[in-house]
Amino acid sequence: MKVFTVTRCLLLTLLLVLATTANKSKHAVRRSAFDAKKLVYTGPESRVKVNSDCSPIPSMTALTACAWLKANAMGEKTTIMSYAVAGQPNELKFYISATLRVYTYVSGEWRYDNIQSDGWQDNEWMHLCYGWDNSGVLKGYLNGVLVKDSTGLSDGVTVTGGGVMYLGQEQDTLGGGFDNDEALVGELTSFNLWSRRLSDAEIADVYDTCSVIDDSLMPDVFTWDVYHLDIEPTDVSVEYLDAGEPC
Ligand SMILES: [Ca+2]
Repeated sequence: MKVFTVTRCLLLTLLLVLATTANKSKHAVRRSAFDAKKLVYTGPESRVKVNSDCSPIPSMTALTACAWLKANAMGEKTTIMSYAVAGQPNELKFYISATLRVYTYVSGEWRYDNIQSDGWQDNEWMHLCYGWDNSGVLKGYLNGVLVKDSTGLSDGVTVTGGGVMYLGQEQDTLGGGFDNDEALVGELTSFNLWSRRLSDAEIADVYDTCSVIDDSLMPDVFTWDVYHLDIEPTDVSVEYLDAGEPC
């Protein structure tokens, strides 16, 4: 099984590189068969896990996480991503709430920000990012615009690698402890994760082009690819993006 998994990862990565090399056009890359897909969460019983063989999560002293999201029936917690390690289920966490807040966790410490934006509507695509580095800087972005700029979060910390990452579900224990009230109901695409904090201008570029745009911005930890996800399709399906989605 291990050999099969590694082979699958290598094959998919090779195909992705070939597709990317074949056409350097921004939109052709973004619209390749490998990433022009979204996850549609119709209910809370979904299990979408980042495959740790294809995309192992390294130890990190900085990071940027971005995703396109279309939520509905937003509860107090609508989880975008949770990353747990042994002894710390909240090693990384990123979720939004019905009160228009964005919450970010790094190694158990957390911040939230009230985002009162006219652009924040149920059932409309929005682009969310947060960037952190262990000087304590935390920045949050909505639709490419800086909306949160703070300091003192998890100063000097190294995020532990080798853990378990879920998209659209929040873990209370390593790989488990899911709560239906904290799941995403809606749609998610272009989740990407870098092991550095992107600049404001780079975040704006990622937003403007809907995704990664060139090699210098290529996410090194997780590049959106549904084939690198382990999906239990109880309440979730993989669908092609419609024309004009997510932007
Ligand atoms: Ca929970």
